[in-house]
Amino acid sequence: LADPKEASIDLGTQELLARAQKLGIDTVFDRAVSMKPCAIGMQGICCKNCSMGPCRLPLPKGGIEGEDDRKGLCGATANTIAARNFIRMIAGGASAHSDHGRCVAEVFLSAARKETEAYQIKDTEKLLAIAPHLGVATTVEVDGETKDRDIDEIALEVGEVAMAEWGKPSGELLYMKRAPEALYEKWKKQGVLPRNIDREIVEIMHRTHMGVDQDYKNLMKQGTRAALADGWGGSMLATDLQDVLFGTPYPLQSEANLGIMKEDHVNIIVHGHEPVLSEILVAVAQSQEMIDYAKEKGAKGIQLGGICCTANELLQRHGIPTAATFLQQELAIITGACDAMVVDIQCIMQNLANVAKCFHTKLITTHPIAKMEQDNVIHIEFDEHHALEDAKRIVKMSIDNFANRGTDVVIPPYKTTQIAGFGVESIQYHLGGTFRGTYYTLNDNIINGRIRGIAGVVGCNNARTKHNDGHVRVVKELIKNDVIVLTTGCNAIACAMEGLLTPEAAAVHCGPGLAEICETVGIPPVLHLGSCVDNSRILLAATEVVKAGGLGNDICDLPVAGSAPEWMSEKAISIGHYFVASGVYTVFGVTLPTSGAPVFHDYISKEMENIYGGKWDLEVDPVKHAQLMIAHIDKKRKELGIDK
Ligand code: NFS
Repeated sequence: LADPKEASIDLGTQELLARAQKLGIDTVFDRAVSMKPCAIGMQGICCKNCSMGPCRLPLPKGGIEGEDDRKGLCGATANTIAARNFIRMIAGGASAHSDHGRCVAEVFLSAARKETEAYQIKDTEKLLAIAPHLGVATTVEVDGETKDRDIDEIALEVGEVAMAEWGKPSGELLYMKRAPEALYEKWKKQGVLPRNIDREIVEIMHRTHMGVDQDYKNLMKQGTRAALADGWGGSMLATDLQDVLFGTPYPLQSEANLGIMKEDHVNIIVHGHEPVLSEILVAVAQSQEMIDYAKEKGAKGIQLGGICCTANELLQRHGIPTAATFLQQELAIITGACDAMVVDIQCIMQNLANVAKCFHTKLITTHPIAKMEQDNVIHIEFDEHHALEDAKRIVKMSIDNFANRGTDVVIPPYKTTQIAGFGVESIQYHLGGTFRGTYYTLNDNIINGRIRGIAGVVGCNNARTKHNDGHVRVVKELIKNDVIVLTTGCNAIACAMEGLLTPEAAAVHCGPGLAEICETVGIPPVLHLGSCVDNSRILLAATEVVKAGGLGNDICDLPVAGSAPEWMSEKAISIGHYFVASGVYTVFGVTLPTSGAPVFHDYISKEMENIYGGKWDLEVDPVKHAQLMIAHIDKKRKELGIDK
């Protein structure tokens, strides 16, 4: 069994893990102790792409002397195998983000066509802001006069053009031109501009099939194309279309950690990534009809809480509190107070069903592509055409289940305040000049050294490393050194749980320069930009910094760095690679599946910088990890001549 104190830095997590162990319920923390990972797989050098294998190419003890003559049955080298595996991870990650984006685009289109009552075009300002990037006109000429075009017409065309980005037969992704011009030209020269989102992912599957691409550099070229199709394509479209449908986030206050659950309330936990259903769930759960119904059933009200990126989406737009990070999902049920857990797609552990069996919790799957085999799981398939009915059914079922709760409820009493809801627009508002309406003031503060640089710290939890420890220590080291942090995903949740997402955190944790800025402007030193598809907001924020001037003309010129201290999912590899290919030095914690192929590892962690200006790195120790990022930031400051 796992030692609770070694498993997590979070007290509530430690207490619930101990409770699970006492009850004889296994969790991911215990399974991480009893199941050891495969060393060869971890190093990225196991090829199972045909049935002559799996071919395993372990590094000889003591390293390789002379020529590396390891090869699989077909002759595939360690480099080929590691590169194939790596870009298949990119394909997995890019497809997850992008398929999520596609679902949003479908709902968007049906809202634009007015086929559904549950969804409307909410944020017309954002619609008008993205339309030109999709080549959609916002004005028309009538009798020689320029007039505003009808909003419904614009929405419909935006929806149609956006949908086509997944499968258009020719051309290139339209959003690529949103990048700084120098970066766009670089991609063009390298021949990595994505043609359409689906094609780049399919081509990875083809190229990595037995007997196709056998040159790790060429394989990575396709990996780059697909990763860019994710970051500047599927993810960015998901973010934009969600903003138009549900509203662009704006700073707001909320809370984080399992302590947000309430003993006397019906607790509904939403978990996954796609906000299309959960947006409606929020509206229904907050309706007087449902609150009255809950009271009728003996509860004081309804408490919603989120896990993973569904949490981030609902937090950013509605202030719904965050219940848990990825690794705490089983624990939310182990409180005994979770009346329903509603899941959609991605990062959902199948063991939730086994844990739910030990409690009264209704586990409800809602997405046609994500079901569970266990027979205690209820599937209520969500459809945008009867979204309201689906949501009502789910909320009612949760309320009815309140009465079935056991008496043994343990909600750890820990929660923190968080300020979330940042985005490209609000950073501009808070740190830009209202007069110039750009990132001018932010750049000014970077140039004068109050802000040393910008870090994007993102990504998952990983049960192979202490829960939240890497996240919190990397971020604290950065802000201590005056590096402002933009966060998303489970890093944002970890930071929120540590109290880092408050303006008050500045005085406690920041260096003097950053503390001064945060105190003057009233912002936290760590800005929550949303879910993992919202990493696209980080790309666009970096682009705004370039545009505001004074710091070079490309993202790779900026004093910025990226990090995923506790990554685990394929999505993280896709994100890491689109950061790298956009010019960002990106450090991962835990492990990288490249160590068994040193030549390939050198290619992505050294040579790649000469091509895209960004490169990969691995550092397990959180403080050293942050120091590597700071060293890179200082290098860039020196190159810019602002290293006073
Ligand atoms: Ni990102 Fe968000 Fe968390 Fe990792 Fe999973 S929730 S999409 S993949 S675990 S950060």
